[in-house]
Amino acid sequence: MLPRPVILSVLLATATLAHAQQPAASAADHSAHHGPAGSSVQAPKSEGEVRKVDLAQGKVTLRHGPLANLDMPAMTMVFTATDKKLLQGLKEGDKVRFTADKKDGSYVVTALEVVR
Ligand SMILES: [Cu+2]
Repeated sequence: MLPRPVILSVLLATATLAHAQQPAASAADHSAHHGPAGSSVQAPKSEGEVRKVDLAQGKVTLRHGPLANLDMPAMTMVFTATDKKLLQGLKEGDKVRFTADKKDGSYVVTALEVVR
């Protein structure tokens, strides 16, 4: 028969372990959701070059490489920015990394950053 303090410390250690594992598990969930191996819901970043910016209309013409998530070959085309702020400061010739998606039948840019 174990003396009481030993049982208590074993219980405590078990509780602490279970507790410590929780953040690790949720971090793994998080990376599974957003990681590079992630689902098709999360669109990958694509490389492109700015050909034209229409800030008033929130549109940008991009020459882009193949977009696997949209099943699109490399081309130059117009995208609508989901947020006009994405286009602020952009100018012709800027190299960008962007995320393209299709919403309500039109192609949109949901994220965009200039590559320097
Ligand atoms: Cu295209």
